Amino acid sequence: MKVSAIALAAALALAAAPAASAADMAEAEIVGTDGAVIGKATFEQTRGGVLVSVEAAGLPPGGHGIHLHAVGACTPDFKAAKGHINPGKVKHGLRHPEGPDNGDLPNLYVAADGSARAEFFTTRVSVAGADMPALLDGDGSAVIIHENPDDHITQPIGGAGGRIGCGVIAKM
Ligand SMILES: [Cu+2]
Repeated sequence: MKVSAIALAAALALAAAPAASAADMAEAEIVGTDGAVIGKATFEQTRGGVLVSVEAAGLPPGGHGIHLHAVGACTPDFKAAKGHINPGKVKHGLRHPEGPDNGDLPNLYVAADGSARAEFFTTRVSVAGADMPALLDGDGSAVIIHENPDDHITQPIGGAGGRIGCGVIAKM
């Protein structure tokens, strides 16, 4: 655990090196169920959607559902983040014919050493508001990492199970 924490600190220091740019950027410090920081996500508005970068350590190896949840809260427990961002109440799942919802993302894959690094791109949200629901809306939003992979079709969350990571998305 100590080793992963040090590796994570080094990774975060590297990630912080390029100067953060303009208006529509957001970030989330991701904590585990014990409240310790396990990673970080950034959200960059681009012309076509939001580029999401995730770095984490100390997670169980393998695939994990990772989603954008409707409320910017991780306390008293991760259920405070509520369900997915999904104002249209469509079905969950990138594979679902009546989906996907606005919070859906591909899975996060964690290496054998517990670390993960990934980029995702979503056209179904915006950072601060445009045609798509804003991450930085009145009640905020959260990024949630689940214990199991998301099969992208089973309701309500693709069989992704419990919530093992949570980060409140905040303006950068
Ligand atoms: Cu979720």
